[in-house]
Amino acid sequence: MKLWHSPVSPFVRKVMITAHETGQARDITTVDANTSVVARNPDLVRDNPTGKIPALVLDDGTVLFDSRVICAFLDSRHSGTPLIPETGIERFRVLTLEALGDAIMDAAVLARYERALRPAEARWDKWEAGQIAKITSALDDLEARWLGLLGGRPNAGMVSVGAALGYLDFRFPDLDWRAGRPGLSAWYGGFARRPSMQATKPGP
Ligand code: 99T
Repeated sequence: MKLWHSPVSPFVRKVMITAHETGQARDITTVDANTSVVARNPDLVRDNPTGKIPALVLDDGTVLFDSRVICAFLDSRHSGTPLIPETGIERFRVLTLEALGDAIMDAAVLARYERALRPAEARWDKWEAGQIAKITSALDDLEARWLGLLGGRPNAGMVSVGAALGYLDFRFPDLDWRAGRPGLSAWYGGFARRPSMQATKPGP
Protein backbone atom coordinates (compact mmCIF):
# COMPACT_ATOMS: atom_id res chain seq x y z
CA MET A 1 0.00 0.00 0.00
CA LYS A 2 1.18 3.52 -0.78
CA LEU A 3 0.47 6.39 1.59
CA TRP A 4 0.67 10.00 0.44
CA HIS A 5 2.60 11.38 3.38
CA SER A 6 4.16 14.37 5.10
CA PRO A 7 6.12 14.20 8.36
CA VAL A 8 4.37 17.34 9.65
CA SER A 9 0.74 16.37 8.99
CA PRO A 10 -1.15 15.31 12.14
CA PHE A 11 -3.71 13.50 9.96
CA VAL A 12 -0.95 11.43 8.36
CA ARG A 13 0.46 10.81 11.83
CA LYS A 14 -2.92 9.51 12.97
CA VAL A 15 -2.84 6.95 10.16
CA MET A 16 0.75 5.94 10.93
CA ILE A 17 0.04 5.61 14.68
CA THR A 18 -2.86 3.33 13.74
CA ALA A 19 -0.59 1.34 11.42
CA HIS A 20 1.97 0.88 14.22
CA GLU A 21 -0.64 0.03 16.85
CA THR A 22 -2.14 -2.64 14.57
CA GLY A 23 1.14 -4.12 13.30
CA GLN A 24 0.79 -2.87 9.72
CA ALA A 25 3.46 -0.16 9.44
CA ARG A 26 5.66 -2.43 7.34
CA ASP A 27 2.84 -2.90 4.79
CA ILE A 28 2.87 0.84 4.01
CA THR A 29 5.25 2.61 1.64
CA THR A 30 5.21 6.35 2.25
CA VAL A 31 5.51 8.87 -0.57
CA ASP A 32 6.25 12.52 0.21
CA ALA A 33 3.24 14.49 -1.03
CA ASN A 34 5.05 17.82 -1.12
CA THR A 35 1.74 19.67 -1.38
CA SER A 36 0.02 22.73 0.00
CA VAL A 37 -3.33 24.42 -0.38
CA VAL A 38 -1.64 27.01 -2.64
CA ALA A 39 0.75 24.66 -4.48
CA ARG A 40 -1.05 21.41 -5.19
CA ASN A 41 0.69 18.24 -6.28
CA PRO A 42 -1.06 17.10 -9.49
CA ASP A 43 -0.10 13.45 -8.93
CA LEU A 44 -1.76 13.54 -5.52
CA VAL A 45 -4.81 15.31 -6.97
CA ARG A 46 -5.20 12.43 -9.43
CA ASP A 47 -5.58 10.10 -6.43
CA ASN A 48 -7.44 12.47 -4.10
CA PRO A 49 -9.30 15.28 -5.90
CA THR A 50 -9.20 17.45 -2.76
CA GLY A 51 -5.39 17.46 -2.93
CA LYS A 52 -5.22 16.62 0.78
CA ILE A 53 -3.17 14.10 2.68
CA PRO A 54 -3.36 11.39 3.82
CA ALA A 55 -4.58 9.28 0.91
CA LEU A 56 -3.93 5.55 0.76
CA VAL A 57 -3.51 3.73 -2.56
CA LEU A 58 -4.13 0.00 -2.25
CA ASP A 59 -2.19 -2.54 -4.32
CA ASP A 60 -5.14 -2.88 -6.75
CA GLY A 61 -5.24 0.90 -7.28
CA THR A 62 -8.21 1.60 -5.02
CA VAL A 63 -7.77 4.95 -3.25
CA LEU A 64 -9.02 5.63 0.28
CA PHE A 65 -9.27 8.99 2.03
CA ASP A 66 -9.61 10.78 4.44
CA SER A 67 -7.75 9.85 7.66
CA ARG A 68 -10.90 8.58 9.39
CA VAL A 69 -11.64 6.19 6.52
CA ILE A 70 -8.04 5.00 6.27
CA CYS A 71 -7.84 4.35 10.03
CA ALA A 72 -11.12 2.40 9.92
CA PHE A 73 -9.80 0.41 6.96
CA LEU A 74 -6.57 -0.47 8.78
CA ASP A 75 -8.59 -1.41 11.85
CA SER A 76 -10.65 -3.81 9.74
CA ARG A 77 -7.64 -5.84 8.59
CA HIS A 78 -5.74 -6.92 11.71
CA SER A 79 -6.41 -9.68 14.18
CA GLY A 80 -5.77 -7.79 17.45
CA THR A 81 -8.35 -5.99 19.59
CA PRO A 82 -10.03 -3.40 17.34
CA LEU A 83 -9.24 0.26 17.95
CA ILE A 84 -12.88 1.01 17.10
CA PRO A 85 -15.21 -1.11 19.28
CA GLU A 86 -17.45 -3.18 17.03
CA THR A 87 -20.79 -2.64 18.75
CA GLY A 88 -22.71 -0.68 21.33
CA ILE A 89 -22.61 2.92 22.45
CA GLU A 90 -18.88 2.43 23.16
CA ARG A 91 -18.30 2.32 19.38
CA PHE A 92 -19.97 5.68 18.88
CA ARG A 93 -18.31 7.25 21.93
CA VAL A 94 -14.91 6.28 20.54
CA LEU A 95 -15.86 7.63 17.10
CA THR A 96 -17.01 10.89 18.72
CA LEU A 97 -13.71 11.16 20.60
CA GLU A 98 -11.95 10.60 17.28
CA ALA A 99 -14.07 13.39 15.75
CA LEU A 100 -13.10 15.70 18.62
CA GLY A 101 -9.39 15.04 18.06
CA ASP A 102 -9.89 15.58 14.32
CA ALA A 103 -11.69 18.87 15.01
CA ILE A 104 -8.70 20.11 17.03
CA MET A 105 -6.45 19.21 14.10
CA ASP A 106 -8.78 20.88 11.57
CA ALA A 107 -8.78 24.14 13.54
CA ALA A 108 -5.03 23.98 14.25
CA VAL A 109 -4.13 23.35 10.60
CA LEU A 110 -6.36 26.25 9.47
CA ALA A 111 -4.75 28.54 12.07
CA ARG A 112 -1.31 27.35 10.96
CA TYR A 113 -2.13 28.15 7.33
CA GLU A 114 -3.32 31.59 8.41
CA ARG A 115 0.03 32.22 10.11
CA ALA A 116 2.33 30.53 7.62
CA LEU A 117 0.70 30.86 4.20
CA ARG A 118 -1.53 33.93 4.12
CA PRO A 119 0.21 37.17 3.13
CA ALA A 120 0.53 39.50 6.15
CA GLU A 121 -1.68 42.20 4.59
CA ALA A 122 -4.54 39.73 4.12
CA ARG A 123 -4.47 38.21 7.61
CA TRP A 124 -7.64 38.28 9.67
CA ASP A 125 -6.82 38.04 13.38
CA LYS A 126 -10.43 37.49 14.43
CA TRP A 127 -10.70 34.46 12.16
CA GLU A 128 -7.51 32.94 13.55
CA ALA A 129 -8.73 33.66 17.10
CA GLY A 130 -11.93 31.79 16.21
CA GLN A 131 -9.91 28.70 15.27
CA ILE A 132 -7.90 28.93 18.50
CA ALA A 133 -11.17 29.25 20.45
CA LYS A 134 -12.34 25.94 18.93
CA ILE A 135 -9.10 24.29 20.06
CA THR A 136 -9.40 25.72 23.56
CA SER A 137 -13.01 24.63 24.11
CA ALA A 138 -12.27 21.17 22.70
CA LEU A 139 -9.29 20.79 25.08
CA ASP A 140 -11.48 21.90 28.01
CA ASP A 141 -14.07 19.30 27.02
CA LEU A 142 -11.39 16.58 26.86
CA GLU A 143 -10.31 17.51 30.39
CA ALA A 144 -13.87 17.71 31.74
CA ARG A 145 -15.62 14.80 30.04
CA TRP A 146 -13.36 12.41 28.19
CA LEU A 147 -10.63 11.26 30.56
CA GLY A 148 -12.53 8.01 31.20
CA LEU A 149 -12.22 7.00 27.56
CA LEU A 150 -8.62 8.22 27.44
CA GLY A 151 -7.39 5.30 29.45
CA GLY A 152 -6.67 1.62 29.24
CA ARG A 153 -6.18 -0.11 25.92
CA PRO A 154 -5.62 2.22 22.92
CA ASN A 155 -8.66 3.17 20.88
CA ALA A 156 -9.18 5.25 17.74
CA GLY A 157 -10.20 8.27 19.82
CA MET A 158 -6.94 8.21 21.76
CA VAL A 159 -4.99 7.94 18.51
CA SER A 160 -6.67 11.06 17.13
CA VAL A 161 -6.31 13.05 20.35
CA GLY A 162 -2.67 11.94 20.64
CA ALA A 163 -1.95 13.15 17.10
CA ALA A 164 -3.77 16.43 17.80
CA LEU A 165 -1.86 17.18 21.03
CA GLY A 166 1.42 16.27 19.34
CA TYR A 167 0.61 18.77 16.60
CA LEU A 168 -0.13 21.50 19.17
CA ASP A 169 3.28 20.86 20.76
CA PHE A 170 4.89 20.99 17.32
CA ARG A 171 3.20 24.05 15.78
CA PHE A 172 1.65 25.92 18.73
CA PRO A 173 4.00 25.65 21.74
CA ASP A 174 2.86 29.20 22.67
CA LEU A 175 -0.65 27.87 23.32
CA ASP A 176 0.59 26.06 26.46
CA TRP A 177 -2.30 23.57 26.20
CA ARG A 178 -1.23 21.70 29.37
CA ALA A 179 -1.90 24.72 31.63
CA GLY A 180 -5.00 24.05 33.78
CA ARG A 181 -5.52 20.58 32.27
CA PRO A 182 -3.69 18.19 34.60
CA GLY A 183 -5.67 15.08 33.61
CA LEU A 184 -5.14 15.52 29.89
CA SER A 185 -1.46 16.39 30.42
CA ALA A 186 -0.89 13.25 32.51
CA TRP A 187 -2.68 11.06 29.98
CA TYR A 188 -0.67 12.48 27.07
CA GLY A 189 2.59 12.12 29.01
CA GLY A 190 1.99 8.37 29.09
CA PHE A 191 0.50 7.99 25.62
CA ALA A 192 3.34 9.92 23.97
CA ARG A 193 5.79 7.29 25.23
CA ARG A 194 4.13 4.51 23.22
CA PRO A 195 6.35 3.14 20.44
CA SER A 196 3.70 4.17 17.88
CA MET A 197 4.03 7.80 19.00
CA GLN A 198 7.79 7.68 19.25
CA ALA A 199 8.07 6.28 15.71
CA THR A 200 5.89 9.03 14.22
CA LYS A 201 7.14 12.25 15.84
CA PRO A 202 6.59 15.27 13.55
CA GLY A 203 9.67 16.88 12.11
CA PRO A 204 11.04 18.84 9.20
O1 99T B 1 -5.65 21.66 2.19
C1 99T B 1 -4.74 21.28 1.42
O2 99T B 1 -4.79 21.46 0.17
C2 99T B 1 -3.52 20.59 1.95
N1 99T B 1 -3.68 20.24 3.33
C3 99T B 1 -3.63 18.96 3.76
O3 99T B 1 -3.50 18.02 3.00
C4 99T B 1 -3.70 18.73 5.27
C5 99T B 1 -2.28 18.39 5.73
S1 99T B 1 -1.94 18.81 7.39
N2 99T B 1 -4.56 17.57 5.48
C6 99T B 1 -5.84 17.72 5.83
O4 99T B 1 -6.34 18.82 6.09
C7 99T B 1 -6.64 16.41 5.89
C8 99T B 1 -7.99 16.56 6.60
C9 99T B 1 -8.90 15.38 6.36
N3 99T B 1 -10.21 15.64 6.91
C10 99T B 1 -8.36 14.06 6.98
O5 99T B 1 -7.53 13.40 6.34
O6 99T B 1 -8.83 13.67 8.05
C11 99T B 1 -0.57 19.91 7.20
C12 99T B 1 -0.17 20.52 8.51
C13 99T B 1 1.03 21.47 8.45
O7 99T B 1 1.60 21.73 7.39
O8 99T B 1 1.42 21.97 9.55
